[in-house]
Amino acid sequence: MKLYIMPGACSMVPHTALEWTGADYELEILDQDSVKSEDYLRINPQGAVPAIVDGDTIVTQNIATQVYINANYPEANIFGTDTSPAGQAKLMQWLAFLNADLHKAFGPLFAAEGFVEGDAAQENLKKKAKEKIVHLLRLPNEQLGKTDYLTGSKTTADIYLYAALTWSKKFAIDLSDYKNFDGFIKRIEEDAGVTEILRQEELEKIGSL
Ligand SMILES: N[C@@H](CCC(=O)N[C@@H](CS)C(=O)NCC(=O)O)C(=O)O
Repeated sequence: MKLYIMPGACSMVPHTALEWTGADYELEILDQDSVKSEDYLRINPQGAVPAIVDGDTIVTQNIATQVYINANYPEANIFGTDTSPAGQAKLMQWLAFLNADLHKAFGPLFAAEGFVEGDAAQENLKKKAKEKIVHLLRLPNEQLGKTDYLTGSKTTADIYLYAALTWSKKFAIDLSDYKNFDGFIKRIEEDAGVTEILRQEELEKIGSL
């Protein structure tokens, strides 16, 4: 199985999942140019990571890559130890929130020029995006006041949240009202799989917000 990633991107979620499986896998590290190259567009016409190539199988879209890893390595419990219908639905609820709502809200911060023209409009859009991100992050912060991880055990949803928190720090989003994230970041950065993927992606641990 080969995983395509960009350092620090949302691809750190399936990357960590593969580390958790303990299986051998190949890693292809892309950059802003190679993610739009003709060769890679044949794998993912959207020009985005993550993607998995496994023989004739190509999987794109973050959650789908996780589903594929989970189906191949169910014993790794990347979707948590509560495999009941309710437990798996709760996990999917968090993944959908993280992928479709929270991740999406960062779009203007990474590339405001793709949304509006002009410096003033772009600055305003970035401000609005930050407000939306702060609003959305109240939900995981509340949950982490009750449990160490988003669901009953550590899952890929926690790694997706961790990725979003690293982006929040990069864009200097003020999350000082949210008291539960620093302990969560510490727990996640103690994970052996996370430690390994950060090494492979040549990223520093952030420690706190
Ligand atoms: N909906 C897609 C979003 C993937 C996505 O936005 N990937 C970003 C990195 S986090 C990317 O590859 N961006 C490259 C670009 O847009 O140039 C998914 O879930 O996989």
